[in-house]
Amino acid sequence: MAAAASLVVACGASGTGGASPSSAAASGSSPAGTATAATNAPVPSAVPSASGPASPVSTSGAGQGTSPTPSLPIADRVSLSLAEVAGGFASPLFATGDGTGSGRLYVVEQAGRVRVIERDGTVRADPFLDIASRVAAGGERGLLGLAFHPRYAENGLLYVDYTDTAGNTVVAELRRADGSADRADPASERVLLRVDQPYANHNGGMIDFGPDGYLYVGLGDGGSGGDPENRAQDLSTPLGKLLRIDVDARDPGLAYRVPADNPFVGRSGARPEIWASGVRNPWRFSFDPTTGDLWVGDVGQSAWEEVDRLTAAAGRGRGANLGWRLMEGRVCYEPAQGCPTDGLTMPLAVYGHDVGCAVTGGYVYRGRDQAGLAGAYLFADSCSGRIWAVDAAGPDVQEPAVVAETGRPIVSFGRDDDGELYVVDIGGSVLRVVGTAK
Ligand SMILES: [Ca+2]
Repeated sequence: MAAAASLVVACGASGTGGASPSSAAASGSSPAGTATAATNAPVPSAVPSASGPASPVSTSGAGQGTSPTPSLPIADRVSLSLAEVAGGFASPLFATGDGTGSGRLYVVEQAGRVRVIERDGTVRADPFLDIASRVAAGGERGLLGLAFHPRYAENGLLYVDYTDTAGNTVVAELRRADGSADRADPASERVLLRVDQPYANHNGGMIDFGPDGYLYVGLGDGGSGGDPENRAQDLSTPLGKLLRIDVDARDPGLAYRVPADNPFVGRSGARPEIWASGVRNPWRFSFDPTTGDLWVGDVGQSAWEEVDRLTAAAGRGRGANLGWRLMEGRVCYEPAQGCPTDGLTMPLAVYGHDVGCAVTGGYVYRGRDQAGLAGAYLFADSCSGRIWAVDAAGPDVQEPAVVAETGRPIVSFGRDDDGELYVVDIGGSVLRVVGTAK
């Protein structure tokens, strides 16, 4: 049972002009039921143009009214449960290994600290990183993402995504402290990107290295509700996009290099860092280490949450338009009817706000300990705590299978160096995902 729900991922209930009470519960003080009710209410007031949550008029031929594919058999053969690894964290938002085989899990705390769980489950008393003085935390703001360089063991470089004290997004490089694997040096910060945020919500926050060695950055549409300035479809702004940058080199005037094969390099009026467009708030995304596919959980506005699979075989989303704000999930949003769908990448899976409020993208399980989960992509809803699975190798349109009802405010999944998966409960716990054969 959730001890405290502090929703950081925007739901459609987000009001205009900043963190609304329903999405600004980062203090961890509001009871789960309150947050859930507030954010899961059927479209309160801040949705100017949605057709409403109960009118899924499909325009894609793969609408919610149909049954696209049979449910994943995993739900019939595996019972998924969670086992607490460690608790007592302050609004944890993410967990990850460092890629060195250290067995450590690094836990991101919203206020601007990174704590370490050692292999034996003990939590180090001193934080690995503390940049709280640079971070504005609360609601959907804070230290939101962490990624270790693929060659971290050798170069000691790591990357963070946070909201600075002016309310803007910063992606920065930091360095492990000299002579210590237990601490990153805050003074080593090298800012790569600073992106103005017009509203307090939809900051994105996920960063991770792809199998190509480039850093992918998720940025929300800038916030408010309904993407009022239509930024996600505007290639001149990084908002509402997935970016792809090379942190190992620098172009003139930049703190990074733009990979030459980014899709909009050389296009007039387009930001060359853009990898894919049309996302609302890609709060969590991940790469499948086996296939290289990019999986995105894109938080919806008022009715539909979605999961997108951008396959390596089809370019891993290179130049893809994921549809927002033309569409929310598989349904027209703006315009509410007859939206143009040509060239849009449709979600692999959706669920409605009748069973949740904000999707938390997860991972494809490729570890060893939970054989029953092999090849399943797990994701969750941050209000209901429900966890679903889809088949990572399955069709392009799938009906997600419910594999657990946790009741926890799951704000993230995490993956360790062995490929084992974790759930991050913003109430303070990191829990291991366990799949037991039925
Ligand atoms: Ca979409």
